[in-house]
Amino acid sequence: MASNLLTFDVWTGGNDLETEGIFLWSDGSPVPIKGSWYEGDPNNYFGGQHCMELAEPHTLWKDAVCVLAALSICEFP
Ligand SMILES: [Ca+2]
Repeated sequence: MASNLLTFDVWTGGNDLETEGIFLWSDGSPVPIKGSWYEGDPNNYFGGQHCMELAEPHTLWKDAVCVLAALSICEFP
């Protein structure tokens, strides 16, 4: 990954759009409940955070508002 990309939060594809508090990856598989969340996240701050990002320094997850413009990561075979 280019070093300049490290200054941005990154979408992981995980979300709880279907059921609040139950995060699924974009393929429908469950995100581990304990996982690697920042302390206090997911917190659905102001009731509008349903998408999961890898936030700086890119080692922990946060839930955030889905409409934020950010880079994305994906898995491929
Ligand atoms: Ca949050």
